[in-house]
Amino acid sequence: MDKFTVFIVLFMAFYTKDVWCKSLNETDAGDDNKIVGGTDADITTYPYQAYLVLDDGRDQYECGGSIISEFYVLTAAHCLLSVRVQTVYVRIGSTNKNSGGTQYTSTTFYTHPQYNTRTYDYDVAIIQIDEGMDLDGFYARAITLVGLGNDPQDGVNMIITGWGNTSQGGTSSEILQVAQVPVVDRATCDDQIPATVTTRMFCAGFDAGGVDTCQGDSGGPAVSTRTGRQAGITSFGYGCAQPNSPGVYTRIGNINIRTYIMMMTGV
Ligand code: 4AZ
Repeated sequence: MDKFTVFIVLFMAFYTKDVWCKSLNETDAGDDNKIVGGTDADITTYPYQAYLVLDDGRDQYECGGSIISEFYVLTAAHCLLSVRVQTVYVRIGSTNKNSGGTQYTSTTFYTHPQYNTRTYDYDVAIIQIDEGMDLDGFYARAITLVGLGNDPQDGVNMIITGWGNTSQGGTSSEILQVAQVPVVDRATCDDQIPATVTTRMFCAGFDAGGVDTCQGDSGGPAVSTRTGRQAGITSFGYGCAQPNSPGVYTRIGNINIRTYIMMMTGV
């Protein structure tokens, strides 16, 4: 390969946005037990966590979500719009993604009208469970969202959870994973990653990398260790857990995002 080809290959390897929720056609052999850099978690510690399977009639993809009330699950718009999703399966109340708890089926979901498929701006969506979910308060419970205007402070640790890939390009986990990552200030993050970090986003990760959300975690919650409230929705990143390449989260406290959720759900 000439130098130019090497450059292009490296560019593709490190600076390709991971835009797809994980396809269920990829095999799940040999889990190495981590989100990336996380540990096994029990659903009773994170009872707001939901597992989503998105069906476009041909293929199935997986994402995360969070319970915000008896009738609504919060997730990322790109989980629902990157393919023509027809049906959403929502499992709650289980540490394992493929069994246990309760599974609901929904064909009613809403994505933010300003969601931009190219820039990932306004990456928020709502899934409606018409019959209502059984929230027992132990295995399944709603999480409180941050208030209007909230912008997580630099350095505050966010709790990230999901069943996504446990390494970049690796396999997803059958057992819920948890980790913590500190918020990175918006200007620094904007310098570090190729995307524009808008005020509808915030970043979190370690300079050294090693801990991150990854493919399949999208749509899941980032919860502030300071307030115990959900401040972010896992949105995108450049690879997973790479040094100086924080993960990007939808900023729920943004006025436009928070007002949208309130108007659609009453939450
Ligand atoms: C994804 O594709 C994804 N490292 C989510 C988060 C990150 C990367 C990819 C952040 O679902």
